[in-house]
Amino acid sequence: MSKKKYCMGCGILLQNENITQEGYVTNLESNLCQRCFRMKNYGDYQVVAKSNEEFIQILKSVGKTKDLVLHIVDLFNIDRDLSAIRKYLSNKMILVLNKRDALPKSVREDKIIEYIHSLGLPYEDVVIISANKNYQIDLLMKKIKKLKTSNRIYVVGHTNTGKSSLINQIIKNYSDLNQELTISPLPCTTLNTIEIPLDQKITLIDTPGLVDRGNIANYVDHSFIKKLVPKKEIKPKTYQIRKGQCLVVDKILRIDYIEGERNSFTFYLPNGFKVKKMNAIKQKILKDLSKTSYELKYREDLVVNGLGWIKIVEKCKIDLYIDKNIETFTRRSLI
Ligand SMILES: Nc1nc2c(ncn2[C@@H]2O[C@H](COP(=O)(O)OP(=O)(O)O)[C@@H](O)[C@H]2O)c(=O)[nH]1
Ligand SMILES: [Mg+2]
Repeated sequence: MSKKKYCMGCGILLQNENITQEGYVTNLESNLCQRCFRMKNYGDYQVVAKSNEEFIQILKSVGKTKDLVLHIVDLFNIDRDLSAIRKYLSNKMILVLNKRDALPKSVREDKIIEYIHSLGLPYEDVVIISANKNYQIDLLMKKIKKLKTSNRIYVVGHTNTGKSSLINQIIKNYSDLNQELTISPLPCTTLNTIEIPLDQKITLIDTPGLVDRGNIANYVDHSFIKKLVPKKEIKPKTYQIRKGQCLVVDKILRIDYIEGERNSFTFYLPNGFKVKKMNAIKQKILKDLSKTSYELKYREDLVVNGLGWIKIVEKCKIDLYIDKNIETFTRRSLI
C-alpha cells in the first residue's frame, strides 16, 4: 500500500474511491482535496457538518503535550468564557486577539488588554494582531520564540477566528514554503491537524476549531455568513433612545427600551447591517422571536455571539428578541 497522504489545505486524508466522502481526489498525486481546490479556485464553499467530539479529541491530545499553544480569538467576537477551549489544555498559552483591522482605528488597544487582564486568566502573554493586514505578526513571532517550550507550537481556537489565515501570513513572512492553508468564512474549513515546519526551530500546527454552538453563523444561510465576517474597519453607529422606543437590526434582532433615563446605544456590527429606531408601542415586528430581559449596569455591552455588540452607557432595562439558539450576554464595556 502507498503512503497515506493528507490535503495541504485542510488536513483531511486524501482518497480516490468515494466522491461523496471527504478527502476525495481524482488523482492521488494532487496536494489538495477537491473541496479545498474548489474553495481556493472558484470560491465555491461546501459546508462540512462535523461533530465537535472529534475536534475535542484533538484538543485533548494537544493538552497531553508540553508544547506552547496559541489561543486565537476573534476580537470582534471575544468568547463569553475563554475556558471553553482552555479547559482541555494545561499548556503554556499565548492569547492572540485577531482581526484588529475590523475594529475602529480609534479603539485603544491598552483598554482591550486591560479588559483581558481583568478576567484573571493565566495566559503567558496577550497580543493583538491582524492576520489579514499583517499587523503585529513580528511582535507575535518574538513572543513565540521567547516562550516556546519545544519546536512545536499549536494553534487552537473556535472555528473562523483566523487560525489558518495567521499561519498563512507567517508562512509568507518567515519561510520559503509554498503551502497555503484553505481559509473561508464558513465554519469547519480545517478538518484535521496540519504541521507546517517553518524552519529547524519552529513547526506550527494548525487545528480544526471547535464550533461555537451559540454563534449566529450556525443559524443563517451561506450568503448571510459572508456578511458576518467584517472585511473592513467597522463604523460604529450611535442612537439616542428613550422609554417606549425600540431598535431593530435587519430581521435578526429587536431591542425594546423598557426602563431608564434617555440613553445612548452604540452598535458595533459589520457594515452591512442596518439599524432602525422605531416607536415600540403596537409595533409587532420580530416579536415572534424569543425574548430575554436584561438589566444593564452603567457602561456595559450587550454581546450577540457572532454578530457584534452594543455599547450601552446608562443603566436600564431592555427586552431583547432574537432566535433562541443564539447566545447573548452582557459584559463590562470593552472599549
Ligand atoms: N477582517 C479580518 N478578517 C480575518 C482576519 N483573519 C481571518 N479573517 C477572516 O475570517 C474568516 C475565517 O478565517 P480562517 O483562517 O479560515 O479561520 P479558522 O477557521 O480559524 O482557520 C475568513 O473569512 C478570513 O478572511 C483578519 O485579520 N481580519
Ligand atoms: Mg482553519
